[in-house]
Amino acid sequence: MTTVLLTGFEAFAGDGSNPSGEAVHLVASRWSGPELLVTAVLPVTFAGAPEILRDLVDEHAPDVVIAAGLAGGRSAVGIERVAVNLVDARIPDNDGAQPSDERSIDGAPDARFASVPAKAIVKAVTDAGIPAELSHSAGTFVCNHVFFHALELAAARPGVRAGFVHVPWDAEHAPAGAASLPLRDIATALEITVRTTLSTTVDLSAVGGSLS
Ligand code: PCA
Repeated sequence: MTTVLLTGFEAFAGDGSNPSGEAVHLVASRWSGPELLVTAVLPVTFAGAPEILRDLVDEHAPDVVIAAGLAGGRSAVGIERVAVNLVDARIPDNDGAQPSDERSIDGAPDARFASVPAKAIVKAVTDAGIPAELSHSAGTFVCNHVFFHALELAAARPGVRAGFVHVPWDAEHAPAGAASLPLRDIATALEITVRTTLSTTVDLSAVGGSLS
């Protein structure tokens, strides 16, 4: 059976919640199959998150791995295209660790590209009336670290595809003045990401990119 692993993150940086974790729960609660959906909420730790991800991949042998995290301040859902093999933490993770100028994985390539159809996903989410954009940087914190690990895991397993989605704040928990989307829209965007990945093997050839 086709299996999808969808992960979000727990709260971090002193926040009370993380919309990525909440949205993943929502997607799980309304998933109708026929594919098997496995969901998990990862800790925001450089040491723990990749280990848990690897265990989940080993246990469930997913065909598709989609990880999601919060990018507070963004107003659109960001479909990430590039993971860099670099850790440079602006703030401590939930273990209190703040590594800088390190590799995510020693000996691995400097960067890897998402193997999900990023442009087709942007179009499908946008077509559903939810703001979405192609993103060329997932940062250098735990999200990028997990994204890079997911792409390394996928690269070692023939046919497995992996991607990462950065989501804005949800309207209920956004700090004053921060851009946000309703949580149900964030969940719908994640569901569309999964569905579009399952139904699309060759990405759209569309104009994309960004200057900043
Ligand atoms: N966002 C952080 C880590 C966890 C999360 O949800 C990031 O963008 O790296």
